[in-house]
Amino acid sequence: MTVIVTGGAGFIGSNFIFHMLRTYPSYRIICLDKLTYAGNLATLKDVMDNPNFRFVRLDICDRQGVYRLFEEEKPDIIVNFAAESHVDRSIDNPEIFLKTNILGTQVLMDACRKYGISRYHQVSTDEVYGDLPLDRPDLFFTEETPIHTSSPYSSSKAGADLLVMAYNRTYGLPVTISRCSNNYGPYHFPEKLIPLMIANALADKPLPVYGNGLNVRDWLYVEDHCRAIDLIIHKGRTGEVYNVGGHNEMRNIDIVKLICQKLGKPEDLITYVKDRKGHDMRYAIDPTKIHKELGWLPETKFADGIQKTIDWYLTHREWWEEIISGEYQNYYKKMYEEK
Ligand code: NAD
Ligand code: TDX
Repeated sequence: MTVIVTGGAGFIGSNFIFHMLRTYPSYRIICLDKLTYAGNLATLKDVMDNPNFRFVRLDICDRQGVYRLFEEEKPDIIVNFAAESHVDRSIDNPEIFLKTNILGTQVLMDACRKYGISRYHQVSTDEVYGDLPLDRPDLFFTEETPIHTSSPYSSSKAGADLLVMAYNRTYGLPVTISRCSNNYGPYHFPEKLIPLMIANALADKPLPVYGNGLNVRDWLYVEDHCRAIDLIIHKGRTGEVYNVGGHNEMRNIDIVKLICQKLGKPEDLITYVKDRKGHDMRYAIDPTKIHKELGWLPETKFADGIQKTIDWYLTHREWWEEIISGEYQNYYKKMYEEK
């Protein structure tokens, strides 16, 4: 089997590559990544010499380049993680989100049609369902929940999902889609909530909580997401959407307080800042379908996963300190100085 993993130099894609190389020693895994600000070759250094692994620097919107790679490698499976993934950046500048997340998906699927594959898998998000109210804890997102997006990011992911289903219906492309809740774990880029709070707390810097901090996210350890995608590409039914989440809802403020407590830092580092525009209140996934059909269940409890994650950031300081010492400084100033 030859598997192309796009966006494999990012957070979830890299964890998925490690998972696949570990689980299927006979598979050939090709990472296709543009190496945007969010992609990092240092993340892949331990697998670079693996004879079953190849890294190719490429933009998924580069049709010629993508076709050339398909011709060379004749892949069986494509797993598309490549995306602009940060909601705040999409609010600041939506255009690249539409290009990469929608048009890039189209190029990949056109290549799949041209060269033939056994599966195209689109890694999507629970954010395509919009948000749920805080006073209705009985409500969850199922695969039948209507698409109802809030941000340019989630709209671009929803646009891609619709196109994926259209390629299935119109051209018979064998596709699957997974819609997962918030991931956390090693190699999470430090612009996102958990790694940002760990890095700031360690530097005794203010911990910027948006709005009142009561927004709820449903957190899943990244390895559990990787196992879900592995199951879907091997056993999932084509033309189907699978929701992935572990019923682990937490308020942002409680996560930040927990990080303070684990790192022995005072809660008075917490600073309430201006809210995100259009900020979704609550995400909560109903994972019944993937559990019943594919037997998937999360394995890592949040208490263990957050401890492992904090330990990883403590023992891999060079990885994230390198990131936050560069261009990230300008990003941080721009995004947080008016908040
Ligand atoms: P990330 O931002 O950490 O990584 C994205 C990767 O894609 C980077 O390596 C980047 O270089 C690459 N990339 C971006 N544009 C590209 C392009 N045009 N061509 C080729 N490569 C490109 O993102 P992540 O958090 O790992 O998310 C991966 C996928 O999972 C995304 O599709 C995202 O929408 C989805 N997702 C993320 C979460 C989460 O909690 N992080 C949850 C659900 C779904
Ligand atoms: O500094 C911050 N302060 C803060 O209060 C940041 C960066 C975030 N937040 C809040 C906003 C959200 O309510 O924390 C919550 C989580 O924020 P993010 O880490 O930016 O994630 P979110 O917006 O929930 O989106 C994530 O999950 C779904 C991923 O980035 C998406 O790619 C994925 O689709």
